Amino acid sequence: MKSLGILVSSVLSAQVIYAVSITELDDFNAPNGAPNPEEGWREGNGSPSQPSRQLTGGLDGSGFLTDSSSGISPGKRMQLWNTAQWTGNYLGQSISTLSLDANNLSGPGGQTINLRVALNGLGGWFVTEPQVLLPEAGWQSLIFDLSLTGLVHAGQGNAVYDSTMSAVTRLQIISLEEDTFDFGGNAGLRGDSIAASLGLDNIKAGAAIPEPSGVALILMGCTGLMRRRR
Ligand SMILES: [Ca+2]
Ligand SMILES: [Ca+2]
Repeated sequence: MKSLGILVSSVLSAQVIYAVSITELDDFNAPNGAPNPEEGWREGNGSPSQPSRQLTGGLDGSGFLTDSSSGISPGKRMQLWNTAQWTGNYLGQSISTLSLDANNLSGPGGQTINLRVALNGLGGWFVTEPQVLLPEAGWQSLIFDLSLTGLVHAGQGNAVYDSTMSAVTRLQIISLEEDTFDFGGNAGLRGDSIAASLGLDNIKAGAAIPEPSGVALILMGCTGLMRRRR
């Protein structure tokens, strides 16, 4: 019976798989002293500059997540990741965008952050284009396109978009200026080695970005119809 119990419990624990949801929102607003205020965002164990939660100072004054990089090993790269609530089936949940509030907190004369979102899975690493965060620019609300056209295969895996997006094993936020992709063990897709400080808040899953060209075409069609009726 004891071995059966061990078998049952191991099967049950194996079934505990994180499933990302279209309603996922990381707002870092947990009260002081609450468990996991960083909401599972972390970096390599060797880094002395792990992401940490600030109780106030977000875009709406609420709590937010901050991460720094030194440009000097260890902890030299701007990158952090999540292997918990952001893993799972993005295609099944129709998640095509990731929005977030970001702030380059590096101060006057600080380094520019080229923020990207990267996802890993059986297809390997897929990554967005960078969005530029200048120091002293304050909070900015950004949307990253996670659709087939918004991501490029950075390396590893079978290079098939659906293979990664149907079973994401890691969501990573990095600063990476050039399209030169470098991988390192547990570091995954490496971020740039820069001295910078980043603030993040309201990391949110979303549906596809509406296509303005499509709306414009519909409006043009309506105008044409009205003209014909005159
Ligand atoms: Ca917040
Ligand atoms: Ca760090």
